[in-house]
Amino acid sequence: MGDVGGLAEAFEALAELSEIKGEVRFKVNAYHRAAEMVRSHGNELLEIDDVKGLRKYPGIGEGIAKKILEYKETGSISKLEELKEEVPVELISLLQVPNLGPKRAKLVYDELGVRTVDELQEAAEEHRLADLPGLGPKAEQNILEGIRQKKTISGRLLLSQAHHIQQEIIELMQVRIPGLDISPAGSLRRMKETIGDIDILVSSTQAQAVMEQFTTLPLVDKVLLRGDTKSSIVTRDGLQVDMRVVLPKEYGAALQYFTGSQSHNVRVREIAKKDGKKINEYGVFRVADDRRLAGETEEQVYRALGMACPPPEIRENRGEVEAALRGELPVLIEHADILGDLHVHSEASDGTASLEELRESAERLGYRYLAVTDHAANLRVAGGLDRDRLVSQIEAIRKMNEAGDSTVTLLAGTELNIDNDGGLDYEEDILAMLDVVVVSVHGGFKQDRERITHRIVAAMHDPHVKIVAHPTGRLIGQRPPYDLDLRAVMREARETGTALELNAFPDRLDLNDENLMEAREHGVRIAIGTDAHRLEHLAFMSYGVATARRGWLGRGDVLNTLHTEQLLEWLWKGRER
Ligand code: DGT
Ligand code: CA
Ligand code: CA
Ligand code: ZN
Repeated sequence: MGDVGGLAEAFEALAELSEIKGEVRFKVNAYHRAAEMVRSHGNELLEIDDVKGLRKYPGIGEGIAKKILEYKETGSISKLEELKEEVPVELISLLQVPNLGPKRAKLVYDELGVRTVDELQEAAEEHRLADLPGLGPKAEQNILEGIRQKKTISGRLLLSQAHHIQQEIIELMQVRIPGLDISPAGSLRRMKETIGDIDILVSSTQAQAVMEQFTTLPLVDKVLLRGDTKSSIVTRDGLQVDMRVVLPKEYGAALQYFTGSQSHNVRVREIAKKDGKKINEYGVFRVADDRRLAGETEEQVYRALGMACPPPEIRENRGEVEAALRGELPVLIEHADILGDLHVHSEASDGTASLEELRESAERLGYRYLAVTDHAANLRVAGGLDRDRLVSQIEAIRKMNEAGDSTVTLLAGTELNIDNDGGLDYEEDILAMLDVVVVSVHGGFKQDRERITHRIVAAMHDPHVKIVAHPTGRLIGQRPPYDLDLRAVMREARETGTALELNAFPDRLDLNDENLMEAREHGVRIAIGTDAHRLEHLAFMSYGVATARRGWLGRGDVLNTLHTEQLLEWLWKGRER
């Protein structure tokens, strides 16, 4: 029973509820550490059947070990269920607000009688939080931002989650109706980072049969609407899926309409109107005599308006309509252009795969190189490598490459933590041995704009540092970006020849699409890395490529489209090899 994510969450909840109950600090911390451990080693832990085996892991004592076994057997932890009974449910819901924390949640609950997130927002907007002991205007502002951040994603799924469900639906429909002409539409086709609902379009003359199959799929929890050509269902994960069936001669027009975005469509309709034409989900028509000009394919629809067909990812009314009218759409990067992954963790730090496994996976993906970038020792939560272990990893990598029996070159790298003053983890002599030095911020998120910008800029001035990973630090739906002067970072990146990362991990996608458009204008190189901690994570590259496309990036903007030799040249520029 029980999965890793659920177990980690259970320990986090235990930590928070114990803190509210006023448990001693070490106990609260032990739960936090246990959650951390589960996140990094969960699958291993869930395979162990006895307390003794579990206790071999750092931070796991007898109490935690028993709870892991209990969760494994029953899918829950009785201690947590007890705490949930004792702590008021309203208080538990307040714990979901980012930047609030259990202590303050209890404080606003007790002192201000705040019971809901909306009440908390009201209190913060009326500056009633700032006067509470231990809180101030800054904390109040953070809490307010936390609430707003949460609200912008609430009810939406990450692209990766929605993408899986959509794939499953499309595949099942094609099994049920062989040869079915079916396509994603809406925000999923545009590969937006979060998805409100899934839109799917079908071209068929047998609408009834399609609706019948769709509304009886095994993943359907509820049918919201069952029409002749449109149905809406809710999946077991609580996600709404709309499916529409249109005639083949209208398929292109419907795809265009339902792909959106809405603001793109508004702009396209303006263009049509100026030209004496009308566009809707059935086709493009000449207003004067209602003559039908296009509808079967999207290309024809756009062409009828004098435009080239913009790739779905950039249909956000950010200049693509004008570019399409001029016939100057950007040539976007494609997945096949990617020749390797530049941010990957192995079992040496908090990943699970060996160097050999990583190399095999890279071969299967058709890559030419893969950078192993484990954490350094001072990032303790992540089981980082000390100097000696890093040196032996470098040696192991060199040896594997020299054997010459693989199409993939492993690059020796590291992900260094930028400390609170901009310092890095290793000595210069060891950085000089590495092919790829990636740096990133893992703490001090609340520092002010000047300080945090300075930290990153200082790190970029080190000639060994070549990539700044997840530059803004945001976690979609969980943590806003830290206060960073991204423009200053981009200028400095350009000056120092440092690449900024597009981290492809689904809840990061950092830099985001808008940041990337700006980076491109600044002439900054972008390195797409998955930050894989398990072999399956290497596949996140596709979300990275999609986001790069949304940021208008072409092949030439992206570092890991370079061939091995060119890449190595770039990585070793300005330092001795
Ligand atoms: P979402 O679901 O919030 O992630 O975002 P979308 O873009 O998928 O939005 P959705 O599902 O409401 O509608 C799908 C597309 O259909 C949308 O991108 C554009 C088109 N559409 C829907 N309603 C309207 C509308 O009232 N006017 C126009 N022009 N287009 C619409
Ligand atoms: Ca949608
Ligand atoms: Ca929809
Ligand atoms: Zn990483």
